[in-house]
Amino acid sequence: MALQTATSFLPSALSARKEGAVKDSAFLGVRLADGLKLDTTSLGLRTKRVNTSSVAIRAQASTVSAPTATPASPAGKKTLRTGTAVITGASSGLGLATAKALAESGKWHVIMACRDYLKTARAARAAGMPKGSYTIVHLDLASLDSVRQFVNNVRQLDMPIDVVVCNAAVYQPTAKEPSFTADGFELSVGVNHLGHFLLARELLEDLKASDYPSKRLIIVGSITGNTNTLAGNVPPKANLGDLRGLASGLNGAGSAAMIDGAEFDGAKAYKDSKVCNMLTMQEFHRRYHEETGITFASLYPGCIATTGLFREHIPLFRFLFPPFQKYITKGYVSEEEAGKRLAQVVSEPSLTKSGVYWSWNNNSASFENQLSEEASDTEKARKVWELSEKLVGLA
Ligand code: NDP
Ligand code: PMR
Repeated sequence: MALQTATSFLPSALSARKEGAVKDSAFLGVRLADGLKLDTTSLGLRTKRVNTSSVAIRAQASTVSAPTATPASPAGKKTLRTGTAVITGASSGLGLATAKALAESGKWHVIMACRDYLKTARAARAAGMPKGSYTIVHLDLASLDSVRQFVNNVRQLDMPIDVVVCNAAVYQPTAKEPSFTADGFELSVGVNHLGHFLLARELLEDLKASDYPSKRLIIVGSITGNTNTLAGNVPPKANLGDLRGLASGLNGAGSAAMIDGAEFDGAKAYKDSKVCNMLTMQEFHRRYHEETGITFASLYPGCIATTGLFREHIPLFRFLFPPFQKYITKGYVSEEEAGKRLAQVVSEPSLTKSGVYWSWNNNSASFENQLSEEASDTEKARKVWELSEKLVGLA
């Protein structure tokens, strides 16, 4: 769905990079004069007619063709060019905190892939993200068309894509009935797994084409999808079963809105989707790491009990959950700390190992964590991959 936005927001929507040569590109170089209506649906952004009399608004995007390393410094030291990281769901919570951490490092330009443009623009500004350090591009993971459109749109920005972070998610613990994506998939698995699956598959080509020294595809996982932990044993537990629901389209027909074909349970659907995220990361690693050198990784950033993820939970839960995690389980982390953790997985030279599920100990030191039996089942990973390919139209 194209996003309606006023032209006054265009400059930051299509903000220029801090570094690298900046030039106007075909559509992006269009100057808007009085009352001119520019249909920018190709970027998922549609401007409204404006009545300004003298403002010429320049929609810019940069073309960056900087090499991997510029052998510029007199000391002979090579400087890494600014990397570009796509982050889905960067309008709040972990995604926003990660975008901010990367943008503030001065080493990254962030493509904030979000369904709500205005919310994202406000959030980026409120977070104090430096102007020119980010570009907002519309992405609704609940629509495969939107995912394809997003891929076209980021390609038009003519920026390299060096890192992709699949972070967005929905959690519907109180839903009595399933809801569905535009393509008819149960929403939690549709957004958290299938939308990201198509996105990651499409952007793999762009990652391959990048000349950045450490290219990464990161899919955010969670402890609650891992039944080898206490948190993962809180009912309802993740369980993909024999994948019969996924095989039959996850569309509610024959009551198969759940991957295992069982009756709908919103909390379980979320946890199942996280298992798919972690299996998908490992399947990517097996299929593509050696050939491409891309690092595939997942992580559990800690319990960020204050984020919007719990927006659909009952008020009592939202009130008690943060102190419970802070003082009882001690699993709580702030959004800022979690953002720094994910930013490490994006850019730390020490975290280049592929096929890893990262976690952090109480001293905030990263370590390779163990996935549950189901979340590391290679046969299941292959089947989830193949069924997902069919559902998103790749096979
Ligand atoms: P938030 O709700 O704060 O962030 C979720 C993001 O996903 C939002 O930006 C939201 O956009 C976006 N989103 C939701 N639906 C769609 C859609 N259809 N298309 C595009 N974007 C969408 O939650 P968190 O920051 O907590 O969650 C981020 C990730 O962290 C998730 O993958 C979650 O599973 C994981 N995680 C979270 C933990 C926690 O304790 N919070 C623990 C472990 C993992 P909008 O702003 O428009 O709603
Ligand atoms: Mg959990 C060390 C114990 C621990 C940790 C790290 C978490 C993380 N949780 C733990 C324990 C418990 N939780 C226990 C003992 C209970 C029973 C009282 C419990 C309950 C609970 C609920 C009802 N926890 C929850 C919920 C949710 O609705 C959250 C959820 O499952 O979202 C999918 C949740 C979470 N607990 C966590 C984390 C990280 C979450 C939420 C986020 C996520 O996995 O993405």
